Amino acid sequence: MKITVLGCGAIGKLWIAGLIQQSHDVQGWLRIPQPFLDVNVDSVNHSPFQLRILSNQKEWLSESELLIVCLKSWQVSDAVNALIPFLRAQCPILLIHNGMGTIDELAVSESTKGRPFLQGITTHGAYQQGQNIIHSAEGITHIGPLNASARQYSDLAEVLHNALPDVAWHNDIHTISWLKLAVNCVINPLTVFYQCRNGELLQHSEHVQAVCDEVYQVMEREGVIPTSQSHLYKYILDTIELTSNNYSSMYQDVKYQRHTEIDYITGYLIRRASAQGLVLPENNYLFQFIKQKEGNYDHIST
Ligand code: KPL
Repeated sequence: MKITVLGCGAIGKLWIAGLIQQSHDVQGWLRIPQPFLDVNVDSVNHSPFQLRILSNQKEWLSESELLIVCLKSWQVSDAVNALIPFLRAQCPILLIHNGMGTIDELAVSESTKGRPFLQGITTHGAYQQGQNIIHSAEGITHIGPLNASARQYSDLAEVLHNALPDVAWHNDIHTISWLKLAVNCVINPLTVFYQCRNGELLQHSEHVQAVCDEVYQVMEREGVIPTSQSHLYKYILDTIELTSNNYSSMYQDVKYQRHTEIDYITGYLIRRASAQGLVLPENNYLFQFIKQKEGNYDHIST
């Protein structure tokens, strides 16, 4: 397949390396255009992948049969809108990011009407070390349709699974997105609040539970109830344990004075809560807390 990967950070490069090894034709797309991109990935079993590939080729973009978007949630709608005029109408667009709400922003634009959008939620761990991407933990990527025109693309799950296993297709990706949102609403701002790794949140279980209970109320009103309130809490505790050594992405964003994804995590939750007539004191406090942290940066990194 001919594929463009928009956003060539750690996760974007994992996809590029995996897809090229399956003989797909893949180019990268960078915010600051450049004709080539070096992809150096150390896999979990330490075998290295190194290749210089083309990037930012308009003709390639217009021939692409899949656009994979691996950007931070706040970058997605502007970046995708800029590429839409060059894409074929039937080119599926897979959005892989934390948080929710980007599809609502994209749906506002006339040019996105009827375009097939898919959501991807991944648990792969990867980070940049010098020029290399270290694939630190294998995981699973859940994908599914964000609109009716994307429902016919379930075959993509197999293509993607062969490149970077595991990949699972879900007709109802909305519920999975909400579960991941719940995890991110609890873990991400609280690790900034307590200045800690994910695992240390187990020492603040009352606070974890209070934030989690508010998320559950919103999920209930939204009609997304995959589980009971106590199961959601247990699911979040299990995720804290599984990722106990991690510094959450928001912790790292604040540490390096980068724009966080709070507007698409807690911000999205609060917007849905107010549409449902709910007030969320714990989450409101954490939202303001992170906004204040961002406001205190002496500069903003990208
Ligand atoms: O998604 C994550 C993040 O850090 O953004 C979790 C699951 C909390 C893992 O750190």
